[in-house]
Amino acid sequence: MGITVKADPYDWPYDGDIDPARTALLVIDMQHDFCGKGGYVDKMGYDIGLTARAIKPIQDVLDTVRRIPGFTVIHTREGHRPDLSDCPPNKRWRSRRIGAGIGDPGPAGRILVRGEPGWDIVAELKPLPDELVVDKPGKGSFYATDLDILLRNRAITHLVITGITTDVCVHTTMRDANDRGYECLLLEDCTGATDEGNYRAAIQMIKMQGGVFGSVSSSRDFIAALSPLVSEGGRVPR
Ligand code: C5J
Repeated sequence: MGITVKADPYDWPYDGDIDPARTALLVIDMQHDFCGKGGYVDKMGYDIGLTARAIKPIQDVLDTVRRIPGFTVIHTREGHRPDLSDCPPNKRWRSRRIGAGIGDPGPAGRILVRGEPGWDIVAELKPLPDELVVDKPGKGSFYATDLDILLRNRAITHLVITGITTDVCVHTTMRDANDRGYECLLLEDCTGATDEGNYRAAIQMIKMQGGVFGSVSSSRDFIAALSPLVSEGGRVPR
């Protein structure tokens, strides 16, 4: 019997066994700008509690996969060059309409600009030196990035998806990954949105049509399923 995770609408993965060498954990945009005080989401006036609540469950999942030999971890960061030459003007215009202009100064530095404090991944989820970090200018993690070649070079076929925000960058990434043939699992407590209704709807959309974009589980069920693979000796660098 292979290792599978209890998930909805089907136990994951569809092909009946998790192979750590062919699986990656994606941690999407866990940056101060999306879940910290004075960052982009906070400046827009949303409740950062709804996004920050994903931090602890992701920490638990990271703690598990970091002790599984061969498991790949990939972090993404949304952000733009300091001269904003890679920021579509309409994206900047819309952000300014809601009082959080991309590139404008804020309490956490220039909003969504690479190298600024707000753009950094939160301290609790800081990538380890051997983990991959992908910088992206858009919402999807594949658009204008090298994510696909990183995955293909490691023969990765299965993605466990976490991060924020559920209805924007997480959904765009999961839909695109699904079209590219990756078998995807979203961990629902490891994600959050700026609007609770959108969060719930985004989860529901994944589960429709027999799992149109993949399946959905929780950090607890994922960690329990993977426990036989965890090395007792502590962290295992890939
Ligand atoms: C947004 C993201 N919501 N990381 N970005 O603008 O979801």
